Amino acid sequence: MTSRLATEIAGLELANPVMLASGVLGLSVPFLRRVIDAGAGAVVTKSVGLKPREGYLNPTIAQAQCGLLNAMGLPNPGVHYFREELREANLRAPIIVSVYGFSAQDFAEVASLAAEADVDALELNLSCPHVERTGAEIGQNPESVADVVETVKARVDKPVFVKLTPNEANLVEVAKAATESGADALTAVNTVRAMIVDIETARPVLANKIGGLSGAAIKPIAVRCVYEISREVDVPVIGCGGVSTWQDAVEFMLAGASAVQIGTAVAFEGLEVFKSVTKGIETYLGEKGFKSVKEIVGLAHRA
Ligand code: RRO
Repeated sequence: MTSRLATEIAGLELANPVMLASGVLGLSVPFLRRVIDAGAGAVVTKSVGLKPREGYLNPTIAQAQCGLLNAMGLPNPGVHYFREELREANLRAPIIVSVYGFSAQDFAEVASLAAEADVDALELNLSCPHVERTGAEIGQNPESVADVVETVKARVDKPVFVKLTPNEANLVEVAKAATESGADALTAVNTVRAMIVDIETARPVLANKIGGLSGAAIKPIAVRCVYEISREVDVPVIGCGGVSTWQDAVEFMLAGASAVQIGTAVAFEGLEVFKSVTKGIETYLGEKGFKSVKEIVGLAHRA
């Protein structure tokens, strides 16, 4: 008997709809394997680029009320290193590689190098809130998004997800541009631009001053983004932003998410979160009489 939790996103078979979000446990295959062993239905890596990058000076992380503020600055060892790391990874759940670039060609180059490795899909980071000339600087413009997605799709034959920014008013326009250009799924959303000022030193806490807020503080924003996007596009939407309990996951799915990603809660609570969220969703489905998790996707749209 197939489990109620089994689902499918852009051709990827998932044992459950709860994924590791990008950025949390880096690019280490042993760590990604631990996350899968802990119950994740899929894992998304930290974003990789063409060349290694050190990222910003410390402090890069600060705790906010109900959330976490970060400005890591895209530290990563580069896609060539990562391809070696992935050699014979042989993970028993899908691995999705998050990629970034400074132009459409750059995105396509990184994506095609990553796609040659043993990976299942790519997630284009068109939403990093604070690194210049990449991320949201490209992802806020529907034409640039279309250009990146078309260029990547012409080079790779693996499913392409696009991670969207919540920081722009034209979210739905960008989502449509991505899907009309061939995106196979959308991840909504990256972090919310935010800042903390230390009142003793009268200075911003992060070295980069501005960072991205994640965790419970942004969940209602992310749920609204999923709701607005999922009623306008025909591809699966993956909810991301403040999921730490099964109730959060169910809420995202009712709003239109076909799956969810967990990031900050892994940092705060550890890997047990995957079991508690998946078990809770399963119990909810049973109690409400649903045979598959797919049945609850978008139910809130009836209202
Ligand atoms: O590395 C980061 O500082 C970072 C990235 Br790439 C991103 O997409 N979102 C975020 O909050 N931080």
